[in-house]
Amino acid sequence: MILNKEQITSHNQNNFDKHDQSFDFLANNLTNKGHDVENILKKVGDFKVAIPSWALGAGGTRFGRFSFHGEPGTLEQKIEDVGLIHALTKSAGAISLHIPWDVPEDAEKIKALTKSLDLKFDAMNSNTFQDQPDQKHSYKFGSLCSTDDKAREQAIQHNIDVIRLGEKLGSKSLTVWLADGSSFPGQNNFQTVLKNTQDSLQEIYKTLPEDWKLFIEYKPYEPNFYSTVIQDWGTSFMLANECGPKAFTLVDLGHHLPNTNIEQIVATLMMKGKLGGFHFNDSKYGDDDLTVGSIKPYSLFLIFNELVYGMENNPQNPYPAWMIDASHNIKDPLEDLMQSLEAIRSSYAKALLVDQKALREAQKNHDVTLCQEILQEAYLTDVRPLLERARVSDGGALNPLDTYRHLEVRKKLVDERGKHTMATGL
Ligand code: LRH
Ligand code: MN
Ligand code: MN
Repeated sequence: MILNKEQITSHNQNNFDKHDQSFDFLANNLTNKGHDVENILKKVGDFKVAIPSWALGAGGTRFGRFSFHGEPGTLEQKIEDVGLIHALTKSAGAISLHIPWDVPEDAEKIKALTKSLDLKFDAMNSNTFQDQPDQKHSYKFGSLCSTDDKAREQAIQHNIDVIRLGEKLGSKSLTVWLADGSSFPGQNNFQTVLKNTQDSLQEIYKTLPEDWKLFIEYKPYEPNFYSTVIQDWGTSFMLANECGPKAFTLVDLGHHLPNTNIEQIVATLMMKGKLGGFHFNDSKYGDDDLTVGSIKPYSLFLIFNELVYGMENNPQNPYPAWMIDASHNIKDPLEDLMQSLEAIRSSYAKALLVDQKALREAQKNHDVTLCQEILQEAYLTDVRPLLERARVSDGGALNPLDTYRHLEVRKKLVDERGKHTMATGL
């Protein structure tokens, strides 16, 4: 199913009066406070976040999956779903593939479809955390870290194959996340598995095209529960440095132990020019992959505050690759992704409102109370009219969720694809 622009713009007409009123009120307030509203609108409108191919079906837990009817059954349908989200929100812009969950049969055809929906291919994700049916050597005891040469070589080759496929699609980066680790003390020699991982990543890095980046994702635990080889940002940072200038750390918000100060990690990595990519989600306990901003919106704002600071002050850091990495069991996945996109843009817009000059001054004067007030002033601003304006200026929906429901998109997808569909992957 493909939405045309007229369907979206005609539904917008019903809500323009309300929007204009609230936008004018906010724009006046912000202008009076010295903000450049046009500039903020441009930045918000330019902020695009990739959708992963594995988020378009209802995800699940290891205890089960429940279909959300009309799920995409093919890669083409997944791309169409991202096209729907992008047409409504104008804030997606790219799809990120997980290989081998979503291997295109015909790369050229897939590329053309993606282009027709105004989408690009973001980072390619390799998968050596599961065995595939036709695979010779098992990853049960590790992949890039494995002490079994054959398993390690196979995992290296898989990553190289993913890069080659990505080249055909026009992607420019590879994200590596490893489940490698141990579940019991004594199972692994920590130094051996770390050294093997470093050597393997260097092998992969050597095959990276000139204009590509390698993103190294970290995570403290799960599926291994005693140790994970790339457990934290420090290990990822070290490995990226060992690989070279095209290798970077990737921060996934769910990949931290409870109460970790993620915004400080962001600041450190950006200062060192090594924050390459970002996976957005939210969590209460661990890697819960919940809708962005649904649990800790203030933390997300503080993270964006550092991202904005870094983007403005750290030219040594490349523009990060943004992706949503969230999926779960009960909501319509498309509605859920639109909520995540909205939460991301909202936090970004609020962070753009932080009066950086006043904050520096207050920090210099050790006026701790004022520092907090300055951050909260931005955080408590209702930026929704700004997001609406950025979206409609781009041809999107004033209210994507409302439009999606009004146009009965899910019902049409069920009519088209059937009720009992289950997305592939995961
Ligand atoms: C691991 C992870 C990683 C995978 C994705 C499916 O928890 O965050 O990014 O590729 O989930
Ligand atoms: Mn991730
Ligand atoms: Mn994760």
